[in-house]
Amino acid sequence: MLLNKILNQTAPAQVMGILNVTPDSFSDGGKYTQTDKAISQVAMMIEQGATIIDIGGESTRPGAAEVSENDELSRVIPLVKLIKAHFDVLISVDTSKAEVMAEAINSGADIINDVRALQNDNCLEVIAKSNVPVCLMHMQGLPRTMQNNPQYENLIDDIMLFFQQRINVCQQAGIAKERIIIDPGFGFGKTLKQNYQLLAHLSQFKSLGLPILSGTSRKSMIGNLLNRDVEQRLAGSLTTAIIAAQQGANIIRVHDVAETVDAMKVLLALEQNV
Ligand code: 8Y4
Repeated sequence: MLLNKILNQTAPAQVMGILNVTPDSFSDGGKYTQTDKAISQVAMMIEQGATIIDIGGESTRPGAAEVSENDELSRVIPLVKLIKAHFDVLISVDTSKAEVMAEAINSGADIINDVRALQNDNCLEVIAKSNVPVCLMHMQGLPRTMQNNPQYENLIDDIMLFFQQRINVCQQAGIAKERIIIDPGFGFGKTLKQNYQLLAHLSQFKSLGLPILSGTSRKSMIGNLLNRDVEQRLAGSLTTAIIAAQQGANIIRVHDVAETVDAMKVLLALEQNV
Protein backbone atom coordinates (compact mmCIF):
# COMPACT_ATOMS: atom_id res chain seq x y z
CA MET A 1 0.00 0.00 0.00
CA LEU A 2 1.02 3.56 -0.73
CA LEU A 3 1.49 4.75 2.83
CA ASN A 4 3.63 1.72 3.66
CA LYS A 5 5.82 2.66 0.75
CA ILE A 6 6.15 6.14 2.20
CA LEU A 7 6.88 4.83 5.70
CA ASN A 8 9.24 1.99 4.76
CA GLN A 9 11.39 4.02 2.44
CA THR A 10 15.15 4.00 2.69
CA ALA A 11 15.54 7.73 2.08
CA PRO A 12 14.83 10.02 5.02
CA ALA A 13 11.88 11.60 3.26
CA GLN A 14 10.11 11.61 -0.08
CA VAL A 15 10.17 14.89 -1.94
CA MET A 16 6.83 16.27 -3.10
CA GLY A 17 7.23 18.81 -5.90
CA ILE A 18 4.83 21.73 -6.05
CA LEU A 19 3.24 22.28 -9.45
CA ASN A 20 2.17 25.84 -10.00
CA VAL A 21 -1.20 25.91 -11.71
CA THR A 22 -1.77 29.51 -12.54
CA PRO A 23 -5.12 30.55 -14.04
CA ASP A 24 -5.39 30.06 -17.78
CA SER A 25 -5.39 33.28 -19.72
CA PHE A 26 -8.76 34.44 -21.08
CA SER A 27 -7.89 33.50 -24.65
CA ASP A 28 -7.85 29.88 -25.77
CA GLY A 29 -4.39 30.51 -27.15
CA GLY A 30 -2.91 30.57 -23.65
CA LYS A 31 -4.23 27.16 -22.72
CA TYR A 32 -1.74 25.01 -24.56
CA THR A 33 1.27 26.90 -23.33
CA GLN A 34 0.02 26.74 -19.74
CA THR A 35 -0.51 23.00 -20.05
CA ASP A 36 2.82 22.54 -21.84
CA LYS A 37 4.58 24.47 -19.11
CA ALA A 38 2.95 22.35 -16.44
CA ILE A 39 3.89 19.09 -18.16
CA SER A 40 7.52 20.12 -18.67
CA GLN A 41 7.71 21.24 -15.04
CA VAL A 42 6.40 17.84 -13.96
CA ALA A 43 8.90 16.02 -16.20
CA MET A 44 11.73 18.04 -14.72
CA MET A 45 10.63 17.49 -11.12
CA ILE A 46 10.41 13.72 -11.70
CA GLU A 47 13.87 13.70 -13.28
CA GLN A 48 15.15 15.57 -10.23
CA GLY A 49 13.78 12.92 -7.89
CA ALA A 50 10.31 14.01 -6.86
CA THR A 51 8.11 10.97 -6.15
CA ILE A 52 4.93 12.95 -5.58
CA ILE A 53 3.57 15.95 -7.50
CA ASP A 54 1.22 18.30 -5.63
CA ILE A 55 -1.32 20.02 -7.86
CA GLY A 56 -3.50 22.79 -6.56
CA GLY A 57 -5.98 25.10 -8.25
CA GLU A 58 -6.71 27.29 -5.25
CA SER A 59 -4.40 29.86 -3.71
CA THR A 60 -4.27 29.55 0.05
CA ARG A 61 -1.84 32.40 0.53
CA PRO A 62 -2.88 34.90 3.19
CA GLY A 63 -5.44 37.26 1.68
CA ALA A 64 -5.91 35.33 -1.57
CA ALA A 65 -9.29 35.39 -3.30
CA GLU A 66 -11.45 32.27 -3.26
CA VAL A 67 -11.66 30.15 -6.38
CA SER A 68 -14.97 28.74 -7.66
CA GLU A 69 -15.53 25.00 -7.90
CA ASN A 70 -15.77 25.18 -11.69
CA ASP A 71 -12.51 27.09 -12.00
CA GLU A 72 -10.76 24.66 -9.67
CA LEU A 73 -12.12 21.67 -11.59
CA SER A 74 -11.12 23.06 -14.97
CA ARG A 75 -7.61 23.89 -13.76
CA VAL A 76 -6.89 20.67 -11.93
CA ILE A 77 -8.75 17.73 -13.48
CA PRO A 78 -7.32 17.90 -17.04
CA LEU A 79 -3.82 18.11 -15.55
CA VAL A 80 -4.35 15.09 -13.31
CA LYS A 81 -5.47 13.06 -16.34
CA LEU A 82 -2.60 14.29 -18.49
CA ILE A 83 0.09 13.65 -15.85
CA LYS A 84 -1.41 10.23 -15.13
CA ALA A 85 -1.25 9.39 -18.85
CA HIS A 86 2.36 10.55 -19.30
CA PHE A 87 4.20 9.79 -16.08
CA ASP A 88 4.65 7.15 -13.40
CA VAL A 89 4.45 9.41 -10.38
CA LEU A 90 2.13 9.83 -7.42
CA ILE A 91 -0.30 12.68 -7.85
CA SER A 92 -1.48 14.69 -4.87
CA VAL A 93 -4.36 17.10 -5.35
CA ASP A 94 -4.49 20.10 -3.08
CA THR A 95 -8.17 20.91 -2.59
CA SER A 96 -10.78 21.46 0.11
CA LYS A 97 -13.82 20.91 -2.10
CA ALA A 98 -15.63 17.56 -2.06
CA GLU A 99 -16.53 17.70 -5.75
CA VAL A 100 -12.92 18.41 -6.75
CA MET A 101 -11.77 15.56 -4.50
CA ALA A 102 -14.25 13.15 -6.09
CA GLU A 103 -13.34 14.15 -9.66
CA ALA A 104 -9.63 14.07 -8.87
CA ILE A 105 -9.88 10.56 -7.40
CA ASN A 106 -11.91 9.46 -10.44
CA SER A 107 -9.19 10.86 -12.68
CA GLY A 108 -6.43 8.93 -10.92
CA ALA A 109 -5.22 11.15 -8.07
CA ASP A 110 -3.23 9.12 -5.52
CA ILE A 111 -3.41 11.49 -2.53
CA ILE A 112 -5.80 14.23 -1.45
CA ASN A 113 -4.05 17.12 0.28
CA ASP A 114 -6.57 19.20 2.24
CA VAL A 115 -5.38 22.30 4.11
CA ARG A 116 -8.84 22.32 5.75
CA ALA A 117 -8.50 18.73 6.98
CA LEU A 118 -11.83 17.51 5.49
CA GLN A 119 -13.89 20.06 7.43
CA ASN A 120 -15.86 21.27 4.41
CA ASP A 121 -19.23 19.73 3.42
CA ASN A 122 -19.17 16.15 2.11
CA CYS A 123 -15.39 15.80 2.17
CA LEU A 124 -15.38 13.05 4.80
CA GLU A 125 -17.95 11.10 2.79
CA VAL A 126 -16.05 11.42 -0.50
CA ILE A 127 -12.79 10.26 1.08
CA ALA A 128 -14.52 7.46 3.01
CA LYS A 129 -15.95 6.10 -0.24
CA SER A 130 -12.49 6.06 -1.83
CA ASN A 131 -9.31 4.31 -0.81
CA VAL A 132 -6.82 7.17 -1.27
CA PRO A 133 -4.59 8.52 1.49
CA VAL A 134 -5.46 11.99 2.73
CA CYS A 135 -3.27 14.69 4.23
CA LEU A 136 -4.92 16.51 7.13
CA MET A 137 -3.29 19.89 7.62
CA HIS A 138 -3.65 22.11 10.68
CA MET A 139 -4.73 25.68 10.09
CA GLN A 140 -5.87 28.18 12.71
CA GLY A 141 -8.50 30.52 11.28
CA LEU A 142 -9.08 31.08 7.58
CA PRO A 143 -6.60 32.15 4.88
CA ARG A 144 -7.88 35.74 4.67
CA THR A 145 -7.30 36.52 8.34
CA MET A 146 -5.22 33.67 9.77
CA GLN A 147 -2.04 35.74 10.14
CA ASN A 148 -3.75 38.42 12.27
CA ASN A 149 -2.33 37.73 15.72
CA PRO A 150 -2.64 33.93 15.92
CA GLN A 151 -2.75 32.70 19.53
CA TYR A 152 -2.42 29.32 21.18
CA GLU A 153 -2.75 28.08 24.71
CA ASN A 154 0.10 25.69 23.95
CA LEU A 155 1.12 25.50 20.30
CA ILE A 156 2.18 21.85 20.16
CA ASP A 157 -0.58 20.59 22.47
CA ASP A 158 -3.27 22.52 20.60
CA ILE A 159 -2.15 21.13 17.23
CA MET A 160 -1.82 17.63 18.69
CA LEU A 161 -5.39 17.87 20.01
CA PHE A 162 -6.60 19.05 16.61
CA PHE A 163 -5.00 15.99 14.95
CA GLN A 164 -6.45 13.60 17.53
CA GLN A 165 -9.92 15.07 16.99
CA ARG A 166 -9.70 15.01 13.20
CA ILE A 167 -8.31 11.45 13.21
CA ASN A 168 -11.27 10.40 15.38
CA VAL A 169 -13.78 12.13 13.12
CA CYS A 170 -12.18 10.47 10.09
CA GLN A 171 -12.28 7.03 11.68
CA GLN A 172 -15.94 7.47 12.65
CA ALA A 173 -16.68 8.44 9.04
CA GLY A 174 -15.03 5.23 7.83
CA ILE A 175 -11.56 6.50 6.92
CA ALA A 176 -8.95 4.10 8.28
CA LYS A 177 -6.18 5.65 10.34
CA GLU A 178 -3.71 3.94 7.98
CA ARG A 179 -4.85 6.30 5.23
CA ILE A 180 -4.05 9.50 7.12
CA ILE A 181 -1.02 11.78 6.76
CA ILE A 182 -0.67 14.69 9.20
CA ASP A 183 0.79 18.14 8.57
CA PRO A 184 1.22 20.91 11.15
CA GLY A 185 0.61 23.58 8.51
CA PHE A 186 3.59 25.90 8.60
CA GLY A 187 2.46 29.48 7.99
CA PHE A 188 -1.24 28.75 8.41
CA GLY A 189 -2.22 30.84 11.43
CA LYS A 190 1.22 30.88 13.04
CA THR A 191 3.60 33.72 13.89
CA LEU A 192 7.25 33.58 12.86
CA LYS A 193 8.16 32.43 16.35
CA GLN A 194 5.41 29.82 16.44
CA ASN A 195 6.57 28.41 13.07
CA TYR A 196 10.07 27.87 14.45
CA GLN A 197 8.70 26.44 17.68
CA LEU A 198 6.75 23.99 15.55
CA LEU A 199 9.82 23.10 13.49
CA ALA A 200 11.89 22.60 16.64
CA HIS A 201 9.32 20.18 18.07
CA LEU A 202 8.07 18.49 14.89
CA SER A 203 9.22 15.07 16.13
CA GLN A 204 6.57 15.17 18.88
CA PHE A 205 3.91 14.43 16.26
CA LYS A 206 5.60 11.09 15.57
CA SER A 207 3.78 9.82 18.68
CA LEU A 208 0.57 9.73 16.60
CA GLY A 209 2.13 6.98 14.53
CA LEU A 210 1.26 8.54 11.18
CA PRO A 211 3.35 9.85 8.29
CA ILE A 212 4.19 13.54 8.60
CA LEU A 213 4.20 16.02 5.73
CA SER A 214 6.16 19.24 6.16
CA GLY A 215 5.76 22.30 3.95
CA THR A 216 8.02 25.28 4.59
CA SER A 217 9.40 25.88 1.09
CA ARG A 218 9.88 29.59 0.32
CA LYS A 219 7.37 30.59 2.98
CA SER A 220 7.34 33.80 5.03
CA MET A 221 8.92 32.02 7.99
CA ILE A 222 12.04 32.04 5.83
CA GLY A 223 11.49 35.28 3.94
CA ASN A 224 10.66 37.35 7.01
CA LEU A 225 13.47 35.86 9.09
CA LEU A 226 16.11 36.48 6.43
CA ASN A 227 14.51 39.50 4.76
CA ARG A 228 14.61 37.76 1.39
CA ASP A 229 12.29 37.88 -1.60
CA VAL A 230 10.57 34.67 -2.62
CA GLU A 231 13.21 33.76 -5.26
CA GLN A 232 16.00 34.04 -2.69
CA ARG A 233 14.79 31.59 -0.10
CA LEU A 234 16.49 28.39 -1.26
CA ALA A 235 19.14 28.16 1.46
CA GLY A 236 16.58 28.84 4.16
CA SER A 237 14.13 26.37 2.63
CA LEU A 238 16.76 23.63 2.48
CA THR A 239 17.69 24.22 6.10
CA THR A 240 14.09 23.76 7.21
CA ALA A 241 13.68 20.67 4.99
CA ILE A 242 16.72 19.03 6.59
CA ILE A 243 15.55 19.87 10.12
CA ALA A 244 12.11 18.43 9.39
CA ALA A 245 13.49 15.25 7.81
CA GLN A 246 15.88 14.67 10.70
CA GLN A 247 12.91 14.70 13.03
CA GLY A 248 11.08 12.10 11.02
CA ALA A 249 9.05 14.01 8.46
CA ASN A 250 8.12 11.53 5.71
CA ILE A 251 7.19 13.94 2.91
CA ILE A 252 8.76 17.32 2.22
CA ARG A 253 6.67 19.65 0.02
CA VAL A 254 8.99 21.90 -1.99
CA HIS A 255 9.47 24.15 -4.99
CA ASP A 256 13.18 23.29 -5.39
CA VAL A 257 13.16 19.55 -5.97
CA ALA A 258 16.75 18.87 -7.13
CA GLU A 259 18.36 20.66 -4.20
CA THR A 260 16.04 19.07 -1.65
CA VAL A 261 16.63 15.57 -3.05
CA ASP A 262 20.39 16.18 -2.71
CA ALA A 263 19.89 17.20 0.91
CA MET A 264 17.83 14.05 1.57
CA LYS A 265 20.60 11.91 0.03
CA VAL A 266 23.12 13.50 2.39
CA LEU A 267 20.81 12.70 5.31
CA LEU A 268 20.53 9.12 4.09
CA ALA A 269 24.31 8.74 4.02
CA LEU A 270 24.41 10.13 7.54
CA GLU A 271 21.70 7.78 8.84
CA GLN A 272 23.45 4.76 7.33
CA ASN A 273 26.44 5.48 9.53
CA VAL A 274 24.84 5.72 12.95
C1 8Y4 B 1 5.92 31.49 -0.97
C2 8Y4 B 1 5.83 30.18 -1.29
C3 8Y4 B 1 4.96 32.05 -0.18
C4 8Y4 B 1 4.78 29.43 -0.84
C5 8Y4 B 1 3.90 31.29 0.28
C6 8Y4 B 1 3.81 29.98 -0.07
C7 8Y4 B 1 1.02 23.67 2.41
C8 8Y4 B 1 0.08 23.03 1.60
C9 8Y4 B 1 0.35 25.06 0.91
C10 8Y4 B 1 1.58 22.97 3.49
C11 8Y4 B 1 0.24 21.10 2.81
C12 8Y4 B 1 2.38 28.00 0.22
C13 8Y4 B 1 -1.29 23.63 -0.38
C14 8Y4 B 1 1.05 27.74 0.79
N1 8Y4 B 1 1.18 24.96 1.94
N2 8Y4 B 1 -0.30 21.75 1.79
N3 8Y4 B 1 -0.32 23.91 0.66
N4 8Y4 B 1 1.16 21.69 3.65
N5 8Y4 B 1 -0.11 19.83 3.05
N6 8Y4 B 1 2.71 29.31 0.39
O1 8Y4 B 1 2.39 23.47 4.28
O2 8Y4 B 1 3.05 27.17 -0.33
S1 8Y4 B 1 0.12 26.50 -0.06
